[in-house]
Formats: sequence, C-alpha cells, structure tokens
Amino acid sequence: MAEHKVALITGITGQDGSYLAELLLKKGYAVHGVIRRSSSFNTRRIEDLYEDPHVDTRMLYLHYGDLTDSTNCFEIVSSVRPDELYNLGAQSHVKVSFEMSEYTADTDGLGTLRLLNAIRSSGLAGKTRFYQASTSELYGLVQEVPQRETTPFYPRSPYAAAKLYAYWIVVNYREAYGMHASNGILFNHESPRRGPTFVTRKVTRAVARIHKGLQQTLYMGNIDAKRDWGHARDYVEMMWMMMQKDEPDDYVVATGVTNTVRYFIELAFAAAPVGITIEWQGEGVDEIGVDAADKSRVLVRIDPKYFRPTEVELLIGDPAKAKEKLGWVPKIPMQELCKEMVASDIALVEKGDLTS
Ligand code: NDP
Ligand code: GDR
Repeated sequence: MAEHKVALITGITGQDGSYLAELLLKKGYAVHGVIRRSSSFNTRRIEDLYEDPHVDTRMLYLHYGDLTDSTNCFEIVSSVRPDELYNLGAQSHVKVSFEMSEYTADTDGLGTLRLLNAIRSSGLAGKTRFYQASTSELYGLVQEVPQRETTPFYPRSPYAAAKLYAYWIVVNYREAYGMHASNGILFNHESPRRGPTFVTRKVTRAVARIHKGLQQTLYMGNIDAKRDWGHARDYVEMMWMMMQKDEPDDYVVATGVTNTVRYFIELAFAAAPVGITIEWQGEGVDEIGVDAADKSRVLVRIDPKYFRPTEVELLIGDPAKAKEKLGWVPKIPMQELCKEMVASDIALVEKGDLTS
C-alpha cells in the first residue's frame, strides 16, 4: 500500500484550518488536527470532513489539545510524527488581544515555540516541515507600501507583538537547527467561513439579517481602515506550496490591491437580493450610512467601542516573491469574495441559521 504523507494542523476548526484540511485530504494526506475541549461543539467547519473513528480507512484524525500546554504539544507531535506541521492555531482577533494580552502572547507567541521544541525533542527536526501562520499585522504602523518581505515590522497590538515573537523564533530555529521552518506572511483573507466578529463577515451577516428584517442597523468601528483582502481558499494553497519547496523561506501572500472597510460595506449592501445603495452623511462618530432610496432608513452607524487603542490604517502587500519563486497568483478578487459571502449569509438566514 502507498505511504500517505502525514500532516498535523493546529487550528483545524478555524477558517483556514478547515480549508487546508480539505485541500490536504484531496491530495491524499492523512490529516491530524488539534481541537480544543469546549462545552459546545466547535467542529462545525469540519463537519463535512468528519469520519467515523471506528472506520479503519479514515484519513482524518482529531486530537484534543491546546497550544498553552507543552506536554500536550509534545505528546501530539511525537505520536503523530508529521511530515508537515501547519501552525494555524491562535487567538486571532486583534481587538480581543487588547483585552486578553497575556493569553494571546502565550498561545500565539509561546505556543509556536512549544511546537518547535516538541519537534526537536521528538527527534523530528530533520523530518517535520513547519509552517507558521504569520501575518500582515506585523507591519502595523506604515513604514513602506506596498509591504514586502523586507519591509520593517512595527506591531500595533498585543496580537501582532505575539506574532512577531513567533515569526522570529521560526527564523531562529531554521538558522540555529537547520529546521525546515517557514513563515507565510498572510494579508487578510476571508470566506463564508470567516469568524462572525471579523469585519467582512460582520458586514455580510448584517446585510443578510437586515434583508430578512432581523436587524435594523449595523454598528461599525473605523470604516476608513484599508485592507488587502483575498480569499482563504486561495491562501491555504500557498501554505501547502511553501511546504513543498526544498528550501524553507518567508513569503508575503496578498493580492496587491487595497480597499477601505467603507467600500466593503457599500459592495455588500449592493450585493443583497434587493440591492441597496448606501449614502454617507455626517462626519466622525456621527457619520451614518442611509439607504439612498429611503433616506430615513439608517443602516450603518459608528460605535466607538469598536475602535482599537492603536489601529493599523493601511495594508497592501506585494506578492512578487510568491509569484516568482512558487508561481502563486491569487485567483479571487475582493468584489467576487464579497458577493460569495453575502450570498452564503443570505442562504443561511433563509434556513433560519442567523437568528442571533
Ligand atoms: P480562526 O480564528 O478562524 O481560527 C483559529 C483557530 O485556532 C481555531 O481552530 C481555534 O480553535 C484555534 N485556537 C485558538 N486558541 C487556541 C489554543 N490556545 N490552542 C489551540 N488552538 C487554538 O483563524 P483563521 O483561520 O482566520 O487564521 C488561522 C491563522 O492564521 C491564525 O493563526 C491567524 O492568527 C493567522 N492569520 C489569519 C489571517 C486571516 O486573515 N484570516 C491573516 C494572517 C494570519 P476554536 O475553533 O476552538 O476557537
Ligand atoms: P484585522 O481584521 O484586525 O485586520 O485582523 P478585522 O476584520 O477584525 O478588522 C479589519 C479592519 O476593520 C476595522 N473595523 C472593524 N473590525 C471589526 N472586527 N469589527 C468592526 O466593527 C470594525 N469596524 C471597523 C478594524 O479596525 C480593522 O482596521 C485579521 C485577523 O484575521 C488577524 O488574525 C490577521 O492576522 C489579520 O487579519 C491579517
């Protein structure tokens, strides 16, 4: 029987983990994923991939674990002995990281170190290839645009500072121990599976709920922030491509196009079944977005509670290195992504799934 490659994914229940698991299973990998113990089901995104644990031929295996638990990280890595380890697990919400700074540092920063040490202690430094979910948040305060692999970092949140540690410990272990360890510096990527409190999904859910009459108004933070948004399905492919290269390296993964949150909101309302044109009135925290066809209908308001103590105003990535060295090009433009997300949330609301 042919030997299967073995992958281990932390964060398999998240947006990216679920797409990556799908991709690797299609490629014939045996996929092991780390899931957290929770009082309610947290495996919704991988439900379709789930296989009965009693079936011998299954290719998906789930292990309870947590990046804050060194013993557990060691036990999983040493028993799975993965060919490729994708570290996607993280407290990934930037705003929440200001409230849970220590936990974010522990999970996102030290969690990465724990996995690297688990690989070494298991004698797998020469076997296991390591992918680190690095982020455009490392660039933070604008130093240069577009941002590329050589642009200096200037983190602007506890999340970004934790991910900065993770980035450098990956580089250090590569140089110190010759490990095949790489950073994917991914810019924002979204999908219908995006967590509901990230800005794109918050907007597309609200559009669907407003369409159904379940919500009147969408409350937003800084709508002038600019992001380089791609599609998660495109981006997980790039994670895999990086792991297939004989030389480990760090790559920016982005579309090279940036847009404001404001523009995303306009696109999303326009993509509703009864398309709505948003007209902006007022300024600052008093700014509102009204339905241009019925100006008494206020659809968007600003709530300062969604502002961050320090903001990342502008992200736009230069994916030239990924194109040149790996032949990777993003396929799905942000306009198409937005339409797909609105359509998916409309379908969910029709099924009665977005009632709260
Ligand atoms: P999600 O928030 O959707 O998923 C995060 C995953 O990490 C979930 O499976 C979550 O489990 C798990 N997790 C959280 N805390 C722990 C912990 N202490 N131990 C083990 N697992 C944990 O994130 P995305 O899928 O969007 O992102 C994947 C990775 O990529 C993250 O590291 C993120 O920081 C990074 N990133 C994301 C970008 C994006 O635009 N999406 C861009 C750049 C980087 P549970 O389901 O139980 O909560
Ligand atoms: P980000 O994503 O912080 O870039 O981190 P998010 O979607 O949360 O915010 C993007 C921008 O939108 C502004 N914004 C709001 N954001 C949220 N969540 N809610 C709001 O109401 C709102 N109003 C305006 C934000 O201020 C920000 O400027 C994401 C995460 O996936 C990280 O894990 C990842 O590393 C980076 O992308 C790249």
